[in-house]
Amino acid sequence: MVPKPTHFDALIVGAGFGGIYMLKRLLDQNLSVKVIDAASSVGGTWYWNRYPGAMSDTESYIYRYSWDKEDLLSYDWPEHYLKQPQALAYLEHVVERHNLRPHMQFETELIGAQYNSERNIWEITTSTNEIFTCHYLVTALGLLSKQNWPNIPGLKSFKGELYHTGAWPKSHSFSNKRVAVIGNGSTGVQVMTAIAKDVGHMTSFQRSPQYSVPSGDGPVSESYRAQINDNYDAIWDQVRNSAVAFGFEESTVPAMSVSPEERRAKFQEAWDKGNGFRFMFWTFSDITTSEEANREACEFIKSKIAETIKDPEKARKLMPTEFYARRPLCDAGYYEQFNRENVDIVDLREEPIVEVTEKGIKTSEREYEFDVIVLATGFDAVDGNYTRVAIRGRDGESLKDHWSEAGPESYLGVAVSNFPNLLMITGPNGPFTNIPPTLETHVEFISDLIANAEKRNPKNDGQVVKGAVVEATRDAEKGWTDVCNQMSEGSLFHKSPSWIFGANVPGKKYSSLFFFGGLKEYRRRLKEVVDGGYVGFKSF
Ligand code: NA7
Repeated sequence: MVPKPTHFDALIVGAGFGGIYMLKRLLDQNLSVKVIDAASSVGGTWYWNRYPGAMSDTESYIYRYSWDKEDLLSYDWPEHYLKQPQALAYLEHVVERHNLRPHMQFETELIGAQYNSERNIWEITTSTNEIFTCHYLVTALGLLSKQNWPNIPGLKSFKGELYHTGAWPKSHSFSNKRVAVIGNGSTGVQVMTAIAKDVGHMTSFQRSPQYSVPSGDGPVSESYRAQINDNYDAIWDQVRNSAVAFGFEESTVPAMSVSPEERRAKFQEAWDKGNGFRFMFWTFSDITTSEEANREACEFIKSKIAETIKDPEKARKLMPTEFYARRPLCDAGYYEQFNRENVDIVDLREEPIVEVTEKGIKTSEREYEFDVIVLATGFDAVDGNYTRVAIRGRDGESLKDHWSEAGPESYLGVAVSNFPNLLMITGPNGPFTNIPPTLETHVEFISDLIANAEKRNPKNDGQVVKGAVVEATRDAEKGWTDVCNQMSEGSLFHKSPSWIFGANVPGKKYSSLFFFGGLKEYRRRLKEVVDGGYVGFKSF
């Protein structure tokens, strides 16, 4: 028997940072709202990524919501960076504090969504065999949730323990075990740094050596906390009016405009303060745009790697050769781990993996035996979260079809033409900036857009739900995609093969997945859209 659909004004998919705030905003607008999530509880990224060492690279004082002032001033953050359990506890706390859990349904995965143009509703099917209908479908899927499993022959034949960091088990024990880690992006660096001291033996299987900068973590003093509390309004104002939104002023000084001594002193200062984003954007203005400036940053970090690693062979393998232009990495003593006797590294450029066997990993040179293989191989980022489920707009067109030729396109990272009332929090071509303030920006824009649409187009509830149609025009979508493409072309990120352009997933089109203009500029453009009466959206 086909179950009777349950109708909501809005259905939100995802109970992470974005979905939680979206729920709060829409409930405050007196809409009926439901959140569904495949997980057993709230947290999104912080629910799934429970691997050892998982932590935020954004300082704790801005890795939170800005809109609950009382909570902002009182909720604890003992260290400069939140570890996964703390980030998860914070989100759980917000959900309890604002009594949001009754509106959430867990262990419920979105299977399909179809727009019904006659009634102007979305029809949703789920893993629980329920059918929901909703007027607005809001996706809060995160940027990085669809795991990227490497296509290595024999992976499934491995008889030991096999884990992807993005779906970590609730408990594990690695003591005395031989552990392989494939992947050394920000996740691999965090997990290796955390487990090296606890395992019998660890081998890093590394394809591309990376630049990593110390995070500068440590306990927060009472005076630091007091200083932050005294300045929160100004802090958020600065964050929203900066480029990367990490709580520091980006430099306006080109690297080559100062003497070599001054340059090194600035790099050293950033190194001592910690944080890869600070190192990349606070030191000089052109690290990500000028090859010459970038090379200077590379040389500085390479000198630190050489100083740290005692074994010259390990140091050689860990020495990066590309531009410093991927998502900047931060660590809590990554390179130091390679001075341990129980830690080795295999350079996959010299000896590629041939297959995974029952016992371990076979490279072109030899077979290595392991008890555990950890896949820190990342995610099919941004659009991968959307194309894995069948989301169909007008005439049954799926998002996958819509994006098949030109790559993922959107208007403002929020809306897609031909997909009315589908609103994405950090969809493709949203800003490449610190996540929490970006999510807030999107949630506020989307909820205001819905409030405006509701005011103009009252709907009939019950059997016929017509009401507002919020839909980006094709021209607006195309124009925004062009802007994102043009902006990324000037960046060295464009020349470095990473998930930011979809390069990490074999067969995925190399395309811009982000707006590289910074949060301040992004917010300015959103304001222009709103002030112009929601320019680029039909029926406004
Ligand atoms: P990343 O940054 O995409 O890193 C994945 C790593 O896995 C990277 O070192 C890859 O090497 C490596 N990889 C991927 N596939 C393979 C295969 N088939 N063989 C060997 N090595 C492979 O993912 P993370 O999870 O670290 O970080 C993603 C974001 O999540 C991060 O920016 C944070 O914001 C949170 P490659 O460099 O492609 O040669």
